[in-house]
Amino acid sequence: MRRLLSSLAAICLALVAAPAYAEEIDATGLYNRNCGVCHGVDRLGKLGPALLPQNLKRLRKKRAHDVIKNGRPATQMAAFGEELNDDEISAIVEYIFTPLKDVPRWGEKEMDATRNIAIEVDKYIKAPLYKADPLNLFVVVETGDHHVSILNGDTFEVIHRFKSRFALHGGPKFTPDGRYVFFGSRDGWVTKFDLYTLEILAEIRAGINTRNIAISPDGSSIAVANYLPHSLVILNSTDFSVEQIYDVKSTDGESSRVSAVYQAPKRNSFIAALKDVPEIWELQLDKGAKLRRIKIDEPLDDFFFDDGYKHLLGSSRDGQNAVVIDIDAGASIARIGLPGLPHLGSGISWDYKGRQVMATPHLKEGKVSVIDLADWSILKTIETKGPGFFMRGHEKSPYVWTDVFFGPNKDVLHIIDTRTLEIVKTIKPAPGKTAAHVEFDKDGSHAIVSIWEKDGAIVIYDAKTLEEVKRIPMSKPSGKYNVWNKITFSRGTSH
Ligand code: DHE
Repeated sequence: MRRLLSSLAAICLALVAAPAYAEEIDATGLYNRNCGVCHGVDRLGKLGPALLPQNLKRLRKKRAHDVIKNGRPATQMAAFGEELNDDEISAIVEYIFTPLKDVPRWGEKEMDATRNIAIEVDKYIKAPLYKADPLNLFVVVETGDHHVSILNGDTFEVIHRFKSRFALHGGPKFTPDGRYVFFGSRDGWVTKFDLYTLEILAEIRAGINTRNIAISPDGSSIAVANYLPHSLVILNSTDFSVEQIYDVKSTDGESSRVSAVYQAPKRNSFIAALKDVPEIWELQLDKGAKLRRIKIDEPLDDFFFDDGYKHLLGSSRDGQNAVVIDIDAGASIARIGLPGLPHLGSGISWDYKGRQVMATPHLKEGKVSVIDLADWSILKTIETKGPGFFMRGHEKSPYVWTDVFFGPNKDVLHIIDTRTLEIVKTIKPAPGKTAAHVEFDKDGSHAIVSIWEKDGAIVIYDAKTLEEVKRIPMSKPSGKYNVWNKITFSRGTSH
């Protein structure tokens, strides 16, 4: 009997001491329940990125554990420390670092199989089928319930609302005449929408995990930047036929994700930021999308272009500096100490006392940096009530608006006078609720702010008096884009 008891005790002890997740924790089930909705049960990415060893190669397991437990600032990644214990998190980490048996190919054949084209009624329609200035429409992306609203920018009434693909990300891109708009979703779908007929015209899945899209300066092609596979895809913007697929590799053959792609209108090119290798790619459209590689010292992934598209400013990996690249020379010419992770993609520019300046919020510090574009010096650091994500201005308004996206003051926005570089007003549109992302109307007379909540709203302000004019309920309106400001490349907005 004593022998039996001691054997039982030994078994119990062994069970307690054994690495719990190895035998008892159903990692797949845990992953599917907790992570699958955002990252896909196949781990190929949806709202969140694909979770495969190839995608995670710059992430240590310890850091992955920390991210699952505590979330990741400045992203949609939530903290799971309350729902999952350390062993369960470790089991999920092991699971996502295990290679898939087969990573699906995503080539022309796979893309073609997803393509959906509407009957070409748009050809016969020459004017909008509604009464509103088509160039003063706002396209509002509502990520709360994955819809897009089309807003009349004169009357501030919603004239149409339609279901979008899951998790649109980045700014929609417009043809030069403002008629067609293109959206990219995090799981690779590209959608073409006609702003005259208010119909979806075409869709294609151009990647498994996509970052953003860009339109060529003449509107004839769309570039798609992918994390998975490591590709840059060029689509014909009329029928979404696949024109080219670049397998993204450095000159040394090292494969890389593409962080983002932008159009550079004054260069007639696409410029892409590579995430894993120190190169920037320029596709020269005059030369049939010929690839030009710009070798740099470290990968840069968040860009600001100066007005002439001669220089780009990218943030360095350490989040402490910005690097200035002379695009023609293909060389870095300056390094600006900008601690606190500047969000250069949100940078805007204006004229200040005869100089051209750009301003950028920071994702990790409560400040806006104002940089002199002539010599890349920091002209002023404006203290804010917390780290910000977006910034906006307009040629016809003396004010630029910036949000405080993170921390206890996430419900306020600052309004900065471009003539004095001082904050002139701080507004709180909905106490306790995140207020973010501003866009002006065509003539700069109104600024629209988002309340980033599921039961959120857009709030329209008179851009002179800075008083509220109207509020329209919306479902987490993540971004709004004015057709005119986009197609004229207003210096106060993103491109
Ligand atoms: Fe974005 C634009 C990258 C997280 C909302 N975001 C962009 C662009 C890039 C980028 C490169 C410019 C593309 C363009 O417009 O063509 N975003 C990143 C990230 O690397 C980051 C930090 C991490 C990630 O998860 O990808 C990130 N972004 C977010 C969010 O968590 C936000 C707040 C919510 C969401 O919807 O995912 C978010 N990003 C946006 C928005 C824009 C954007 C609304 C377009 C801004 C504009 O006005 O043009």
